[in-house]
Amino acid sequence: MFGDTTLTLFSYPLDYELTEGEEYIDSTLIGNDFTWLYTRVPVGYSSPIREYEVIEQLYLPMTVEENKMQGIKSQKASSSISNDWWDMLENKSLDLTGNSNSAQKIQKAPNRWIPKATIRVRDNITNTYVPLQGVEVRARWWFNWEKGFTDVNGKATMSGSFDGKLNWSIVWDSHDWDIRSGYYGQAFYNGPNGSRSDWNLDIEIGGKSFVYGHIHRACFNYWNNIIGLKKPFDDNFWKQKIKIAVYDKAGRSYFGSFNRWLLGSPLAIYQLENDGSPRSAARIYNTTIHELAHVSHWDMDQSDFYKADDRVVESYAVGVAYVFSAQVYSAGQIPFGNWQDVEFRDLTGHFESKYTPLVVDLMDNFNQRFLGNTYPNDNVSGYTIAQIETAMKGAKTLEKWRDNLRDNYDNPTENHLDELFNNYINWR
Ligand SMILES: [Ca+2]
Ligand SMILES: [Ca+2]
Ligand SMILES: [Ca+2]
Repeated sequence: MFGDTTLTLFSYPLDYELTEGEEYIDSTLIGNDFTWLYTRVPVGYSSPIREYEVIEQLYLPMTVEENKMQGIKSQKASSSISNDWWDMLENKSLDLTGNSNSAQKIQKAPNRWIPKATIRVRDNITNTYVPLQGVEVRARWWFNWEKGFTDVNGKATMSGSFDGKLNWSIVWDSHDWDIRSGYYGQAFYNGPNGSRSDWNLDIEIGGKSFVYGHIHRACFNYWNNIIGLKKPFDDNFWKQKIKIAVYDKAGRSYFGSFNRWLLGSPLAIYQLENDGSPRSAARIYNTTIHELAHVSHWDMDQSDFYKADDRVVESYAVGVAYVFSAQVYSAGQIPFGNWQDVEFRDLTGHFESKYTPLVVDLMDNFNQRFLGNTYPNDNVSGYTIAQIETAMKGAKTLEKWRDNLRDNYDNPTENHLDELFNNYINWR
């Protein structure tokens, strides 16, 4: 069903008035591991799945653009029906189905308008509002809707016009990734109801939407290749996407098993720190990139990924998260950004013998041995993150990764690769 790109799916009933925010709980589904989806289909639609229910037969006069009105007008002229009559007909059908009240009557307005929305999320580390690009925004009135995707300024223009008021919403879903509230539920933001104006949303820290916004930003930047890496995952054949579960509690984010790929969420992000405070924008961004780097590594070679040395797997994700974070944060703002401060004893302690500065060292030109003999000796510099990614293909061990770097690239510091890798091969 998700493969049918003509369907616009909603995770709540279309005649249900939601309050603003991200919560819709169907009490009949508590304890179940699935959710209902709602949409409108034309007469004669052939469903790709058998498990569906027709809730209501509807007559819907479709809204059309002004410049497409000519054909409609001539049809109407031939049957002598004015625009007013169409509106009256729609209002009457709402009456007949018991769905009419003064607040929900179709408004007869002579001037159609094309709604626009601007979506930004607070960054509590840089103290700015960040425009979100690539967000799907929907404007809906009753069973008619239009949508648009935000541009680099966070602005979305709806695909068609409306006669009067409408309900705004965001669905945190895209071609390549899908953000979820918990393990199964679609993440969404329900905006103003009955709005007659453009929508400007600034998402503040403290709720799930803040987490959704920063996860979206991380996904958008990774899939749009801002630092020259391959996409984490790209499946045009099965049209699967990476599902990212957001939990509104404390916990350790992870990239887990793909065994339940089709239903579940292999990637989990937690909203809170262990002390119960909200995770910062930079933490959510950095963590999401770190987990997506695992997805990308898995996607490169699934068998190699599961057999690879933990130090390869985690050092790579650390490096990718560092480079992406450095695009949007200053050095001091990057979470766990002080990799040059890490001593050997920290590697076996706090960093669990697997999170290392190796990838950062391959790129930087700071030798932390300068700080003392308890620090790694790093005389390598100038490798790009894209070279490091490519060299990881076929490398399940640190030694093979090192050899691929030396064999595949010319780098003036490559004679120091043994020395650098030995810091991390031999410390334990
Ligand atoms: Ca270096
Ligand atoms: Ca270094
Ligand atoms: Ca070489």
